[in-house]
Amino acid sequence: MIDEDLMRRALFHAGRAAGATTPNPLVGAVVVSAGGVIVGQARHPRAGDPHAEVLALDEAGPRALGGTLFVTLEPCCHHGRTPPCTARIIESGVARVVVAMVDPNPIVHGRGISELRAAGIRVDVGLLEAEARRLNRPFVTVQTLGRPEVIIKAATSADGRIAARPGERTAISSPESARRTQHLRAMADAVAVGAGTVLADDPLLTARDMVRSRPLTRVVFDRRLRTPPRARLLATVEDGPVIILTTDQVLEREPARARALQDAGATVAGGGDDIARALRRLVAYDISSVLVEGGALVHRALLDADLVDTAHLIVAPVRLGPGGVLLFGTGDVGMGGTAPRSVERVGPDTWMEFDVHGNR
Ligand code: AOF
Ligand code: ZN
Repeated sequence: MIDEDLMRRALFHAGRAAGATTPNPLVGAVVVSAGGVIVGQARHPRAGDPHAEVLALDEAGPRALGGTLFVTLEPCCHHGRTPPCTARIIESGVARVVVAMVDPNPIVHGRGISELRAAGIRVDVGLLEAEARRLNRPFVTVQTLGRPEVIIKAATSADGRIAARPGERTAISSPESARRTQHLRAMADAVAVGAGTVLADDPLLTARDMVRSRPLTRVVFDRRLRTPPRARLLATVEDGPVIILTTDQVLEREPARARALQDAGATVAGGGDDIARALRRLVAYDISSVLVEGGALVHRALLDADLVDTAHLIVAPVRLGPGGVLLFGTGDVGMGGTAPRSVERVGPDTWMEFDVHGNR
């Protein structure tokens, strides 16, 4: 029970750096002395900065001797941007290490734990593992599937429509929901839409009124390179990079169009023939989580390819009638019959969050 409280504390510290560590994981650590006093606690602040274990042990100093280290991710044993944490832990003299989850990074993956055990340290693995995995869903997804975590968000009318007519922008959800969407954007590494949404809505896709530790990248899935260089998205490149993903063939066939978009400040990349490949391309741009806001075709393609990890569905108490565009092309608000993880009222809207894949 006390162990669990201390791991919860380590998870709390890890979460304090949410949104700031990509491509690195969120990691928190707590050091307890042999006498049972918390003598060090830290989070990993940002990629390239020292790891959480090292910062917590630095704070503890000699008081770590004979004590216990609680850490939300298996300590690393490799030389990356920073030296291996295992060496630092062994040197600290702690008697025991409690780890929430094994590091999915193939260069660590159990070797950190073995090294500590080989040095005579007792290592317990798996305390609050589900919470730790959930916290690091972006990192775990990149490490195990080679693509970012995919979060979709869609606002629909009570009769399952996302717009009054095709190609038309329809305001559906409330200002309260709009604010909450800003928060979702602020937590993600990137926000993405299909080119059809850029043409229909000309959205800005910025995280307004939110504090972010990194600029928000905007992504357009644009197989046919239809994004206009005058799109509002490109008028705000100083707020965050814009990446337009198209196919190699279109890049070859339409170099002038690609050039015009680049001149407008966008990064234009090929290799986006299908949505799965387009997503994988994003990892190279340090994107471990992407909030896909539409349109219906992009959402449908992601759902059909089983690429959605989390879905946010906002149902507004309005009806758009039979001429409206159906949510996901089907109007099915139920996400295939699975129960939502949470249901909340946001202003007049009902906000549902679905764990489409749960914790991997
Ligand atoms: C972190 N923070 O607190 C821990 C990590 O390039 P490096 O040296 O920062 O190494 C990054 C890897 O280290 C990361 O992919 C993960 O496997 C491991 N553990 N990383 O950023 C930390 N403990
Ligand atoms: Zn480390």
